[in-house]
Amino acid sequence: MRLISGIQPSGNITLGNYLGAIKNFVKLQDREDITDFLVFVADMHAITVPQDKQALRQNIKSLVATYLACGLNPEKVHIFIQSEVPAHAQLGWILQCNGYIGELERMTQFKDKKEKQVAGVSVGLLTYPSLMAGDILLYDSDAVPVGQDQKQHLELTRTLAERFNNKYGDTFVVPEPFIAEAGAKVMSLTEPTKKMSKSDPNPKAYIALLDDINIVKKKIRSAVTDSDGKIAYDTVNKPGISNLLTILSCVTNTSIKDLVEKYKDSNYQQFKDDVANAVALELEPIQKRYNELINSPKLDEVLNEGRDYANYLANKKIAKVYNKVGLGRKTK
Ligand code: ATP
Ligand code: LTN
Repeated sequence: MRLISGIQPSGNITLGNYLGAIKNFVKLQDREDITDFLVFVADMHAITVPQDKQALRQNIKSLVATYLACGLNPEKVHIFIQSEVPAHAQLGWILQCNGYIGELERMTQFKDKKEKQVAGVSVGLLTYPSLMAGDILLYDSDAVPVGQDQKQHLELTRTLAERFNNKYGDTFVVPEPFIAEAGAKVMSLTEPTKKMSKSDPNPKAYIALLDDINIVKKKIRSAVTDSDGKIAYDTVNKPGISNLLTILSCVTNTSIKDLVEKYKDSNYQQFKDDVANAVALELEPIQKRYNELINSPKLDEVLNEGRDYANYLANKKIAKVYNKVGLGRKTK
């Protein structure tokens, strides 16, 4: 079974990205039924909204170091940068020509993000899901580990794959989403009914993996909760406490049920202290490894291997797709 996933280098990687995506990649890399695993930096996706050139370069490098620091093993996972594999853009274009404006306009992420674009909404922000479909279909990926918010994009990917297969004959594997039960949707610390997002203008809303540990603890201690005083899991009436329970459950590998039992007589302050300490314990070793890696030649070594492997697979596939569509001259 082949797996692929990517994250945009669009800012500080958050605890949401970690628990919803990266931590699962690390678990999955050891599964015997996974024969091939590709994880990339979705830099072409990042430019669907304005990016500062220098910050983008820095964020790309930082995301690669973060992948490794969180425990992705380059012996088991091919790590690469999307823009270093031109076939992503090539397939993205072909899929754009097979997608409908209406179905792209219905994407919730597009609807949310377009509201925030003061300088105009780029065409790329609308067509982004067809590029994402290209990322996945290019490698005949069987499954895609992502957080809950990407489910709709994966459904569109499946639709585009089936539409293409019907029109041109069997070409793409139709992929399955792989959404973890716990941590698939970590919420904002300041508005716990909203997703924790790295592009939130309020840094108190998210925990960045590289935040100073004292700041991490402070953010958790001041997370918005309710005044009911009871520790219970109820995402509708107690979104803040439920979110902290989810976070604690993920970082301690303990079920929410057991945590609710454990904290039934505690007050919010004791509970928040424990969440703060548990998150700190998870992040400290990651930060240490990150600092060792960020300026090491290891990053280029890993990225060169990943780039070559991904290009090898992707170029074979794009040649087949060109032949199916009738582009250019026939190749063998
Ligand atoms: P942006 O705010 O720039 O849109 P983001 O923080 O939503 O970014 P992405 O790069 O879009 O992050 O997502 C990378 C991966 O992390 C995806 O698999 C996504 O589902 C997952 N993810 C993002 N935010 C969360 C969250 N709050 N909880 C769980 N998973 C998340
Ligand atoms: N759309 C994703 C990032 C992403 C991705 C992908 C994830 C781009 N291409 C392919 C999985 C597979 C996001 O914004 N979170």
